[in-house]
Amino acid sequence: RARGALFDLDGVIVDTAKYHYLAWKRLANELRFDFTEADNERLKGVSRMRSLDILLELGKFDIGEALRERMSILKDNWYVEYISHMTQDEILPGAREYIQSLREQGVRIALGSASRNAPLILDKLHITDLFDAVIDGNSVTNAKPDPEVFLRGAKSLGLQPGECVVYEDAEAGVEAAHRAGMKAVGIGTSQTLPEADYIISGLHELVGKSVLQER
Ligand code: B16
Ligand code: MG
Repeated sequence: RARGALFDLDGVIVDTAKYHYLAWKRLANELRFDFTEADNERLKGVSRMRSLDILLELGKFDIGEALRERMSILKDNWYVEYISHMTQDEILPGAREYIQSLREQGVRIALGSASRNAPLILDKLHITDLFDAVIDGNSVTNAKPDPEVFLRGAKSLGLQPGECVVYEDAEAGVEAAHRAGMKAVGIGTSQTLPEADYIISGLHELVGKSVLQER
């Protein structure tokens, strides 16, 4: 029986991808090239600096380290401005209810996100209290698909990796879960997440079910 549940943030609990998109698009437009929603798909679950590299590659920009740093700060400032207007209504359907029900069954809960803005987002959504541990981009050195974020999550919960289940919307996150020795529930489709152990379209599908049934 799973004793711990580790949740990715963007794409699982909230759709922050749309704000990342607005901020990256703004940066691209400042640099005089376009950045589409389809391009944005490539940035989901990817770290901030890696996202910038993908963007600059699309725009055929080759820039030095100092400028790269400044661009990532510019994008982050815009992004933080967008998400600072977020409200509780933006929690994805079923997310709060499902996590709450797991808590009531005694399952320990951790966040495992690549975002350095995760604490701010949890605060805006008023769900910080749902988590026994928060592991995010501030505490992790190796980005997904490296298993570090989930291994740290299990450790913070005082559990073995094999006792934990991961909820992820990105392929790199599913791979990270497997490399950590955990099962992965994929939020998406069998086309987008072929490696996931179980596929759902969103956490609303699991409300009323136990984590047991997913294994
Ligand atoms: P930040 P997740 C990820 O969140 C996003 O999916 C990804 O698009 C973003 O680049 C990354 O966080 C870093 O975010 O710039 O706020 O530190 O899916 O791991 O919760
Ligand atoms: Mg995600």
